[in-house]
Amino acid sequence: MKRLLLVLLLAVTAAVLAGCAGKPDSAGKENTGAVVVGFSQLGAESSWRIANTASMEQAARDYGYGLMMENANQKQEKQIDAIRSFIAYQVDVIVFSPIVETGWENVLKEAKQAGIPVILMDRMIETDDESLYTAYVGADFYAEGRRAGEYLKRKADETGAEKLRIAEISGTLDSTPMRDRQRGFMDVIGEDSRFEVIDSICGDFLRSKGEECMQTLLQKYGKDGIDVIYSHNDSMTLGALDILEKEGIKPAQDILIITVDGEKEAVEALKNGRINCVVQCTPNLGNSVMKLVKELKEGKPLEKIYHPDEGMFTDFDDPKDPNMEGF
Ligand code: GZL
Repeated sequence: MKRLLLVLLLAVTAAVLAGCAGKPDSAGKENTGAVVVGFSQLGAESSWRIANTASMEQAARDYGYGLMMENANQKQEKQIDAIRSFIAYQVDVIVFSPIVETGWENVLKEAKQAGIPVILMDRMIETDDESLYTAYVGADFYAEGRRAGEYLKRKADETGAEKLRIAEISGTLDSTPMRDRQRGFMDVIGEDSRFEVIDSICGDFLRSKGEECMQTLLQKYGKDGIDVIYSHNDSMTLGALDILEKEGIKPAQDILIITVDGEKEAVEALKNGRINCVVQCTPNLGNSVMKLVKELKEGKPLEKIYHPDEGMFTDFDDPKDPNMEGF
């Protein structure tokens, strides 16, 4: 609680020092100063998450907004506590990345009763009452899953593969990226008789658990029992690669590797022939979020959903393409 007070005091001081409200800065962004954003970040589980936090902090600085950030360290109850504290401080806007889709309605009803708008960033909630949040800024995870499936179908076409046994290493159960990356992938490959999903094992988006999952899968199916790994994020994938290579298995050659996020280390692994496909998921959402905060403060109407443009890099692309780079 003392930390939150200190953060708020620093934020307000920064706002006062930032000069008068309404004075456009060099980038033309209105430096409103007094706006304070309460931000509940779900954790620091992956390079994606760390980049996402940095993006929010930078965007708040760019807009001259105070940012009260609480990191929940993968605990939903800590996110709920943080949101309640933002309500108590009467922040201007609450932004949070819900670790899972369910369990938010009570605290979001409290935010609504307090008249504080809520922006969902990165992950969605499951609710029948869409008035509980003003907007969602984040990826279309279903489209990401479809891209992964479309890559695999193209790979099977190009190699003439007749039977590919797929093991999925999934993200946090009941999180939006886990649910929709799985659904999109299955909707593309599920009816194709060349593909068989032999297992799905949860790695919680963590590199260490990606290693554990790969060890479990190898123990269960053997070195010759898996043809494809579909992993819901690069951190888990990079952990899995370490295990495969320790076992003398050549990733991307002996076993196809499909991953999501697009962090630098994964894109480099693609360029070096250790990964076959990297589906992009940008962590750089901060500017889009703060732009919506500004529009909210100006009384402008918002759309409900804001998806960033995303694509993918594969082993069909030119590794020397300067656009092939990670975050
Ligand atoms: C996706 C994000 C996921 C990333 C993981 O937007 O929620 O959580 O794919 C991160 O790296 O842990």
